[in-house]
Amino acid sequence: MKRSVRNFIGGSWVDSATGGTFESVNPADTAETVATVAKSSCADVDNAVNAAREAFRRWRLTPAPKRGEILFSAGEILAGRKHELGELLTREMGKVLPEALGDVQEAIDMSYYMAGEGRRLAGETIPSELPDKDCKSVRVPVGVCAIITPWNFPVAIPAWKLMPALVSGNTVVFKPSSYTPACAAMLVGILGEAGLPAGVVNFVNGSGEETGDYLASHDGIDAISFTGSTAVGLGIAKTAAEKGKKVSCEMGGKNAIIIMDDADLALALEGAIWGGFGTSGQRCTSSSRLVVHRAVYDRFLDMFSAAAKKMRLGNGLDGKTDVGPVINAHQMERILKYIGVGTEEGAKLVTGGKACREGVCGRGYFIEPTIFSEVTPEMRIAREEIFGPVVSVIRAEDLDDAIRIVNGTPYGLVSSIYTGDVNKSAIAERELDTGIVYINSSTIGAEVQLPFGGTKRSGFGHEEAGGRGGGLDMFTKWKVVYRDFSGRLQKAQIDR
Ligand code: UN1
Repeated sequence: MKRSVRNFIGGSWVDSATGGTFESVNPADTAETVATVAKSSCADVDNAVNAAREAFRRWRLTPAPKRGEILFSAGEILAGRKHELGELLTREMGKVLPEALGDVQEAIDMSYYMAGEGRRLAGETIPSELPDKDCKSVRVPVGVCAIITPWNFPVAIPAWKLMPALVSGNTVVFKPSSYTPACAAMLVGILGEAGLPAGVVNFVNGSGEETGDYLASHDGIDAISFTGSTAVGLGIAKTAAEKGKKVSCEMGGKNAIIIMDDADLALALEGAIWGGFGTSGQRCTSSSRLVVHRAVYDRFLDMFSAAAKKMRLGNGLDGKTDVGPVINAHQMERILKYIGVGTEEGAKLVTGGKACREGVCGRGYFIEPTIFSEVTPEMRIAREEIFGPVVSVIRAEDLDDAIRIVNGTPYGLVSSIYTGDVNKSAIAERELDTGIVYINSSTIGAEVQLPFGGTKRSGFGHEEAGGRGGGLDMFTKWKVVYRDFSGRLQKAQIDR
């Protein structure tokens, strides 16, 4: 069934000012149009920002526990509609159904978690250096926030940003990827059903170049939270700096798993397959590099290629499918180009390497799980984010060499080490220059109750999601209040 996705502004579903539309298409079967979507103009974004500005006055004064209760209700509605939303997600984005359900589950988790924050949002009370005076810090909302999200986690990533923004008392203009608007619309609808007042979340659709850029640079926006490519993220960070907006950019990755000679290789294999080919390699957390100790390199490579060869491509709604499609023709071309680059650079293509156009794959964007061995750290396929089912296997001499290789890219989102040696794991934990480190586990599977973000070109500005330093720090500012009840002028820092 084809859906119609309109914008949601000031509590009403509306067409775009020009009446223009675009379509979202099933990447596993391009004959299926998933939704016809409102194509926003600048006027639509202006309306959305104005509605958010208007709603901010009341929403910031709504008690935080009440705001949290609405998020809790949203979590309950999401849980009740998990399968419906998961199926839509597989149709619109392509990931296999169990992963789509996981995407929705992450949003449920974040709703409940941030609902609880409504009864915390704690500041501090600190003693004053002067008598009859007290001091405290209070979290206050930043204002109107732009939330710009990618297609690879069409429900979870919006929830990572929306829930902390809302519980903190901000209002929002949300622009999802133009490849996954129907999933985003369902999330917005659920927030409305949960009782979110009109204007608190506004929803505009369109491309990044048109709608996203205009929204990010809008003078009525106080903060921008973005997830997507490093190139776009750094552009947004620049706009934010020029205009004095608070910013969080979660960008690319070139994540690596280290496999030591003392690792449990069967366990490492499962982690490498899941991290490398889960979501068709389209996570910013995907394990696109395996850095393997030379003593186990050949053995592990054999195990890895044998397992990859067995993976079945297909429609994510089919329970037998291991690997779904990639998102669109442009990405498919880009990934195939990188596979060509790998071969030209002298890496050895061990398995995969081609688009699949046979049988169930005939009408979608499918690429075989692809492995390169004999990859050296300088090669482009070892340094640049491919965002597809392509894994580079690199040989390391020892732990120091492995850490140097992992840290030797411009990115720093996630790393992982498989080892049976507690000392090696401790050294890796300390030396790996990434925002997230896993020990004896793959690079994917970050949980909502901790901050999420990377070093170097992977992250700019505040981390997001939960925990200390996560989304609440992005979406609040500290207000410090000094109260003097001495009845006379007391001067701090002045000798008496
Ligand atoms: C992303 O790919 O942008 O850790 C987010 C994970 C997921 C989130 C990924 N929980 O892989």
